[in-house]
Amino acid sequence: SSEYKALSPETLADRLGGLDVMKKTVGRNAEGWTVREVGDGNLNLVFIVEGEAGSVIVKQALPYVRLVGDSWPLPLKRAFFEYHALIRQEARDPGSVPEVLHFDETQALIIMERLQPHIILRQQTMEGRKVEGLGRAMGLFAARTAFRGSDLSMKAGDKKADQALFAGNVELCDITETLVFTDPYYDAEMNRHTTPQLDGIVADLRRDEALKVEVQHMKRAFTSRGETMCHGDLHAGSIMVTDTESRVIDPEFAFYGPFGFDIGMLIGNYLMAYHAMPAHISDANACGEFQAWILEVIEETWSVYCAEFLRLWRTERTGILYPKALYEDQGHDFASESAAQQLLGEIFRDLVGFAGIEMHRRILGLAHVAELDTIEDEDLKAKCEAKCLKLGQMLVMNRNRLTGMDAVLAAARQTETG
Ligand code: SR1
Ligand code: MG
Repeated sequence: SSEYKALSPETLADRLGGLDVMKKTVGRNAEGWTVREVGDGNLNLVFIVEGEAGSVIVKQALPYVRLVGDSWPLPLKRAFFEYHALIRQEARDPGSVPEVLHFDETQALIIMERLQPHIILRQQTMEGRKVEGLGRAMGLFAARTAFRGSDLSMKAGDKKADQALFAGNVELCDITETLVFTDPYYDAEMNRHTTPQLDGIVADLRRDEALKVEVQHMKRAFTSRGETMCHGDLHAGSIMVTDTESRVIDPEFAFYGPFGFDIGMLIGNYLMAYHAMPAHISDANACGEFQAWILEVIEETWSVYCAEFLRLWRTERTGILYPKALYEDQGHDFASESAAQQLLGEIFRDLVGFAGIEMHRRILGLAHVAELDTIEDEDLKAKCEAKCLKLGQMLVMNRNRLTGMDAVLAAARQTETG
């Protein structure tokens, strides 16, 4: 039937067995397929389907928020935005995302390449396992998607049309506007701050008017500065890794927003992992060494981002912004180099603010992170969370003063050692 119906492990083979793409990639004998529902995210169904020819991922949106239940309806059209974001990300940073094999808008489902033996980045780091090349891969992904999805690169009409298309992702943006930028800073109904030892710190933070003003400035940037197509939810659960490879998944929150949004959310997640690490690696030396690696990843992500953004600026700048003609008639392109540096400075200040806010909402809001939530020792959990809240506040308040990523990392080290 053409009406939407949620799949189940029992019905999937019957419903998708006739698709050519499934016959080819999984196998013709649908009755022999193994189907497992493995979704551990907050919103969707995710199935691994295995057969004699291979395996795929089938991701299907539910008409509500999985984390909360059907009391919170959420439109199926998010699968449409995820599909459109995936194909754009593939074009802008080839090989960075799973290959899309099939999209069915009515059923809100995407059949895609199964990344194997990849696991979620959080899981990898919580086990104390590094990922070679993580900083480089994510710096390239963030820079290429930012640059190539913007007025620096796209034709003005294409960019405006694309921006109009993604403007329809209203409900997912509303989740971010509410859960990230608003709820954590007051006693909102959906908040889930679960560590009583933090009550005093949380009350102080919510009384901090200057902080809330800054957060509202960042929220305004999120809602009104449509600079590029952002992934929209780039955290350590949206990256799948092996020991040597990193791929990005789950761009259903895609929207046109500030250049610094994705990389800022990502760095906020790395900083939370940094402060949570003593709970996951008991040996102090091994823990310190792993924490140092996380900071190196942050440093590399940002330096690769800057280098790649500059390379694209010099070689691919064809959009309406900072046109070469404006600078080249002076016989050199120095002016545009300084414009690029100024823009990277602005991106840096934004990313620092977004990182700090992400660190707050993952403790005070509805959606938490496993690095902190799985800590069983309540006192240790409170200690790690308090560090994240403190660093988050420092970043939001000082984003215009910090001189560079080194200063962010120095602040993290200082917060960690007290
Ligand atoms: C109700 S959705 C909660 C969170 O899950 C997603 O991964 C986003 O981060 C969102 O804020
Ligand atoms: Mg997700």
